[in-house]
Amino acid sequence: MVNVSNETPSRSVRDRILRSAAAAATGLAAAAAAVGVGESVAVFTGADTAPVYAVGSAAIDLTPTPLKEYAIRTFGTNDKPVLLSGIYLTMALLAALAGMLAPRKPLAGAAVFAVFGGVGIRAALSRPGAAALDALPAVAAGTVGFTAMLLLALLLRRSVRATLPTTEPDGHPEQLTASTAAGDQPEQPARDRSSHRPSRRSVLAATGGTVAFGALAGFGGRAVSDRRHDIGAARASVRVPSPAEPLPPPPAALHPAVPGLSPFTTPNADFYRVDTALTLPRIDPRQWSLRIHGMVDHPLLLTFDDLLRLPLEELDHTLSCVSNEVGGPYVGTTRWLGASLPALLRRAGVRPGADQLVGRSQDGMTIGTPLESVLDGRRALLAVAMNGEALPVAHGFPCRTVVPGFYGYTSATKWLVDLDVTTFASYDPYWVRRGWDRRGEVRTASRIEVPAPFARVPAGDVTLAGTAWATHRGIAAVEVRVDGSPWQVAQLAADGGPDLWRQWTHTWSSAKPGTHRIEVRATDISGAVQTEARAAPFPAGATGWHSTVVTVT
Ligand SMILES: Nc1nc2c(c(=O)[nH]1)N[C@H]1C(S)=C(S)[C@@H](COP(=O)(O)O)O[C@H]1N2
Ligand SMILES: [Mo]
Repeated sequence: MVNVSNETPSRSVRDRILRSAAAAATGLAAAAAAVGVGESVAVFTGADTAPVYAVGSAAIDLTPTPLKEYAIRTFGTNDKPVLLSGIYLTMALLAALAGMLAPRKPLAGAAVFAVFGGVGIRAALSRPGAAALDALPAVAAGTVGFTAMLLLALLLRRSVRATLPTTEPDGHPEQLTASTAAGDQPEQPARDRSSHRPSRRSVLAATGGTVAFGALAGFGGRAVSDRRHDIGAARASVRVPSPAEPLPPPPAALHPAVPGLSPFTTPNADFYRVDTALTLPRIDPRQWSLRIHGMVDHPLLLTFDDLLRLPLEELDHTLSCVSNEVGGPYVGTTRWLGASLPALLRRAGVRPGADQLVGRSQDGMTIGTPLESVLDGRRALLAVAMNGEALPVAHGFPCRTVVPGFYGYTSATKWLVDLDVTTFASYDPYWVRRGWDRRGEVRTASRIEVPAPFARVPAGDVTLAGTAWATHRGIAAVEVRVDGSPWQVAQLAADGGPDLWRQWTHTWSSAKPGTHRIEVRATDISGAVQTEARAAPFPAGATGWHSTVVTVT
């Protein structure tokens, strides 16, 4: 046994912590190199094939519906950054552990990266429409991670042996077995350690260099990818044609001038976004085409220019998401411009027996709409513009479907590339496979926006205001009540038509100081009053009355 008493206990503890930290750092460095190389290779195969993104997209598709609902409810539009952060953190933790294992078991530590690569390959190949080449970023990432971990671990191991008379081959701290001492280690007094600093420094340099390499490859790769697939210019150069018969601007009477009430038309920048796309599909309109096929007599293939040459129609419409909670924000009103979807389907010649129209997006989303509704005379569009500008990339550029009366998940395919005329019996689209209602008709909803929840308002007459929608049926009445007193009929703003939400106001006269609860309910054109019964968004949309609590002072 070698006497190591010249090392004070606190010093040895500190050294061990430092060594563990250094080992963990080598794992993190190998992970950085792996992720970075994955991003670089993805420059050629597409940003969505970068391993972390591929794994994220696969996770989104595999997430059970209740968890997905929870994520949308809790994180809202931030659900994607939260998911990516979760993946990075999990990977960092495992990489650090791999790094700590590696000095003793280099192959085992490196194998963790082979597993990462494997998971990435599996995820990339599981994406809809994936080609074998899409696995390349994950293959490269796994290989680089494996190699970097192995090399850094061997370097670290050598430096530890060179630096300290204490290796811990089987976890006995500060005890050197005779064979190790005889084999690797000439006895080294502590004062000699400084002469081996270069070795420690070289581990540090190698680790830092690996991180720098990873960062450069990663951020560089992302930047090149973004530049290479930038379609901002292509989008800016789209000249949106005028509609055949322009609609007048929305009349001012649609919107009561109450501060705090949402605008009647939602600005594009504020329009809610809900989709499963971790990286936005970036489609060059010059390369885009739309196939209309299935149970039709004459399948069609349209280019973007073909589409723009068709007579274009405008549609003022309130789009909402089935995941919207009572009183929630996933609803917006916009003016779409696009080609008539029913006209194109008639041109293709729909065969008898077909009852479902399935839109497919470039990123593999599938959305099914009842065909008889598309053809029943409502204005259904292949939309190319929103509020007077080409569709924003996040909202489906260059083309999406819009069919009034349905939630987005059964009517509004963004990044549309394919329309399949089929049957409900033969095909379940993405959300239906996950248990959601196959029709997805919008339920009557109403919302109190003014006063804001938990607002403090002065006693006296208080203005209440909000919006209500029952898309494609239309709103006939809105009622409000305070503290469970009898319902009062609210004043409706002008009616823009059944496809639009309707704003309302009501004066709550002589409000008394204290805490009060305000409730709202709407009646649609058919005379059906919104049900009080609370239902969660899954599987067919939330129900229940929205209420808000205010303090009168
Ligand atoms: N390609 C694609 N289209 C999609 C989705 C999607 O995940 N992918 N989500 C749908 C859902 S659930 C809704 S509510 C609407 C939302 O459209 P928006 O993001 O433009 O508001 O898009 C629909 N179209
Ligand atoms: Mo949705």
